[in-house]
Amino acid sequence: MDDLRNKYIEAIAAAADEAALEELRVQAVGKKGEVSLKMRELGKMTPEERQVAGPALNALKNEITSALAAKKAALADAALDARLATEWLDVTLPARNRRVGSIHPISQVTEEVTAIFADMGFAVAEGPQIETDWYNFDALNIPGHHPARAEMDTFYTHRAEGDERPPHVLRTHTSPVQIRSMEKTGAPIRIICPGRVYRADYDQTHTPMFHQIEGLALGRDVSMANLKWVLEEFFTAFFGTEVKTRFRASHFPFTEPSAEVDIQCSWEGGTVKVGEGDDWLEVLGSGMVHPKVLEAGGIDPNEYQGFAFGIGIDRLAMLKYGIPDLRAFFDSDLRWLRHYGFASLDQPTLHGGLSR
Ligand code: 2NL
Repeated sequence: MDDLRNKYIEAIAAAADEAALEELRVQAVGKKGEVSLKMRELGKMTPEERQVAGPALNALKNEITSALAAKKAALADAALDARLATEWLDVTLPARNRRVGSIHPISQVTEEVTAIFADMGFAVAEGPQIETDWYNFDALNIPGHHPARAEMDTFYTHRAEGDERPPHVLRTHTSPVQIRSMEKTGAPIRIICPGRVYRADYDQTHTPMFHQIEGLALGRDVSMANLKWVLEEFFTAFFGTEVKTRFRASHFPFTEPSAEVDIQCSWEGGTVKVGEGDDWLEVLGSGMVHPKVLEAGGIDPNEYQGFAFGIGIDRLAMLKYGIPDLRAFFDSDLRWLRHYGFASLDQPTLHGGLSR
């Protein structure tokens, strides 16, 4: 019995893994294991022999079973130690740089303008950038022969050979959004429509894609006086200082009467400052919505009237934040974006101040 004991205790101590341990368990104390076979022989013994051999065999079985369990635990500990040794992590290392993006000045200014007009009860409306020529031109009182169509440098989409339908256009202004809104909700209405617009023009002061915000307010007695107040309120809030405005008679096919709006500025050392000096800067077109345009939007011009205006966001951003070159807006130059961009958690609100 001592031989049996030594043989298994040594083998268990030397076992390399759990599979070897299992094999030893089967060999020693399994159903047909050596210890189990010996126990079966107890029946052939005399009672005296059995009284000695029985407890000894039981003790041996227990010893082997606990040796197996102890070795199994030791192997598991060793395996865990080995894993911990290879999978360690130095949590004191400095973290990787996180690349923080920034808000483009055009997005920033769009949010600022939206916040100011929202405060005056204007909702935001959006629409497609690819339009039918009806929404972009006809509905705005710009018929096919009208010189404004040619002047607009419109981008036309392609039609298949033999398809005689007029091609779609890239919208040249966001006015079609306002026509769609009139159709959808009728009057009264107060909306602004920010978005991308397209004209085939590229030089120092023009890019083929640029940004516009148009505004529309219709009611039973909305007047030019309301337009003037809204715009003055807007410029003062946007530039954070009292800004004088000058309304000059003008002409647009979609408004009657029409006015171009200049804001007070100074030119010193080649830079313009808004809200001081006695020069004027043209920034906006506006007027009372033409009756034909109201009709195109499904609104009865004998019941409703109101004003509309259009303003370039890109130029507004350049003016407010002293950005000299328009074309750099769309170069995606990271150094430019970091320099002129805004923190993403610093969005404009009227109560929190519109910008840094
Ligand atoms: C400009 C001229 C303007 C409008 C846009 C408009 C829209 C509808 C009806 C009537 Cl649906 N008018 N928009 C009106 C006047 C001027 O923009 O030179 N913007 C920079």
